[in-house]
Amino acid sequence: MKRFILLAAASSLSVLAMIGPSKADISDIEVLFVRTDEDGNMSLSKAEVLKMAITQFNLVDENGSGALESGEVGELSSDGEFKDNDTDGDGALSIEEVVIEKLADYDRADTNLDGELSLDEVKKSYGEPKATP
Ligand SMILES: [Ca+2]
Ligand SMILES: [Ca+2]
Ligand SMILES: [Ca+2]
Ligand SMILES: [Ca+2]
Repeated sequence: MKRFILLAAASSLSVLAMIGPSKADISDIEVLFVRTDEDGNMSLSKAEVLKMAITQFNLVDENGSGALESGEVGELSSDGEFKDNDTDGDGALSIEEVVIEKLADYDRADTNLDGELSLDEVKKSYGEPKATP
């Protein structure tokens, strides 16, 4: 299952924490959600998600090449998600590849098909939180 990995890649949140539900903390998802929800209506529009994705992309693209190379994403470059998102297999993620992936993530996460992502939908897209013992 794909996740909003790049959305969080350049944030203060741990990159690794955002890769999988086993490592993700639900409160981190809430922080990310609020940051992305620019108009504060507790719902993420496609425009908000893409804007955040592009902002994060530019932050991660330190050398301004318009692509995220392995040196810029660190450990993520060896992650299956990175290779999966790298559709042309050149070892870097272009903005087009990121946007295509974001839109696919978005559609997958929008389970009630209303064109907006609620916090519940975002949480579910990361996987259900583990039951606390
Ligand atoms: Ca919103
Ligand atoms: Ca770059
Ligand atoms: Ca590529
Ligand atoms: Ca929805």
